[in-house]
Amino acid sequence: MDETLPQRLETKGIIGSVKKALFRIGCLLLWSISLTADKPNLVFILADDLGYGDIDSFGAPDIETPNLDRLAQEGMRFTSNYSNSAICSPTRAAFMTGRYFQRLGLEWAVWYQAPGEGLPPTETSLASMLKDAGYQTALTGKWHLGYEEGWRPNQHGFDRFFGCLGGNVNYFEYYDKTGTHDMFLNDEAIHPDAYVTDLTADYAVQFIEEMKEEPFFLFASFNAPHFPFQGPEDRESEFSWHDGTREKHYIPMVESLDKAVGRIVDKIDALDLAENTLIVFTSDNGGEKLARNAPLKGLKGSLWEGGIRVPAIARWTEVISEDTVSDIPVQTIDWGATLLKLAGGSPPENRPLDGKDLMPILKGGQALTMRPLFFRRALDPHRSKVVEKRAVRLGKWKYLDTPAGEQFLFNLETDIAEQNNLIDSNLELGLGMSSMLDQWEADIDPPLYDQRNQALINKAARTNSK
Ligand SMILES: [Ca+2]
Repeated sequence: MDETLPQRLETKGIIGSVKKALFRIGCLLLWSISLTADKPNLVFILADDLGYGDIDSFGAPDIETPNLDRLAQEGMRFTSNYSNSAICSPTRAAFMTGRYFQRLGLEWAVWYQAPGEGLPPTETSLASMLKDAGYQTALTGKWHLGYEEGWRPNQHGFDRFFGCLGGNVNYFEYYDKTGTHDMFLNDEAIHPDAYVTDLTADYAVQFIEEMKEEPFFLFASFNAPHFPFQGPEDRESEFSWHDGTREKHYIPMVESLDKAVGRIVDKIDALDLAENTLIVFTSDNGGEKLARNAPLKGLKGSLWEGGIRVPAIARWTEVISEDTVSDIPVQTIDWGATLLKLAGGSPPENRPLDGKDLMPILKGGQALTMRPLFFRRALDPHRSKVVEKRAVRLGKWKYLDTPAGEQFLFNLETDIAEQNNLIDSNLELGLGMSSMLDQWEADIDPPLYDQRNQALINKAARTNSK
């Protein structure tokens, strides 16, 4: 008996297996669609060492930041936003894990080309968690969480990486303070020919353009205005790692950062993605010597407000009301937690988040349950001048102490500049906050990974080889 082709295939069980295969593909497609449906795009823009009062909408009288101000006008400003650390790498580790960075034993800025320092391969980064939740991921700009194989951005969940691995780079010639070339496209050393801030925006814009159909996570991690103080017109100027003036160098750096942020926001708007994209802008620590941290006391590196309170702006046109302000104290780890929650992702079971989801605030100024925010500056294996300090912010109060027995208590609501130490008249409150810090330290110590020991071994090896 003649069989039609379909019958023959049916007889041989081929159609059955094709149907099963199609069914499986269909399920896979549905699963992948449900994984990505309605997920917002997530754009986290980090400035490096930008001070609290360094942009117009946070009070800068001498810097023009129309793009950041527009972002603030279209979204929410956070006036009590804290970087988890007063220096670079630890804040980045906090963002990438949604956890206190002290748990990783990384309490200093990763040293040049140092192995064994940064975000250990044993940790699951935010980028990896977002990737698992169906996101395309890219880092443009500064990493500063490890040089070693296994510790780099592409190995921590970023599909794409353009930028530098270390903490500082010449803005035109792309070498770090040790003279080592530090500019990469994924694993490949590259030698482009433009100002680093502009390049960082170029790659961000290109990524968004390519990702317009998929949920994406873009971490745009600008080097500016971290030293060397080179503005976009300083290619031919005499080069120095640390010298410069606010007027000649620093202000052009911040203004070009503002333009770069504007290009990213404009691309999102031009592709009609604004309603489905959360954009967060903040800084990794307080401003350095050329910055304006006013009205706060202290600079980068200290646990005075000027070292850790930094601007933050969030825009999501569909969700956040325009031109709103929140003074609720929040930290970098909360932004990591918020992004992960929005993506529907979750951390490994043995790495619960310390950060809190900020959506209740973003959706309508709702307060979170009052909670303490903890800070600690520990001894640095690479820098001998660091003084240990710890601090906690609880509501309007801030308590700070040192191993030498100094104690400070400030009411930040009436004394944002930390001028009046109220510890003597509020000893009981101070003791209570001190014991909160003790309990926190008992929880975070010892670290999961002993980077400090590794750093000291490396340092001894470097000294011996000299
Ligand atoms: Ca920094």
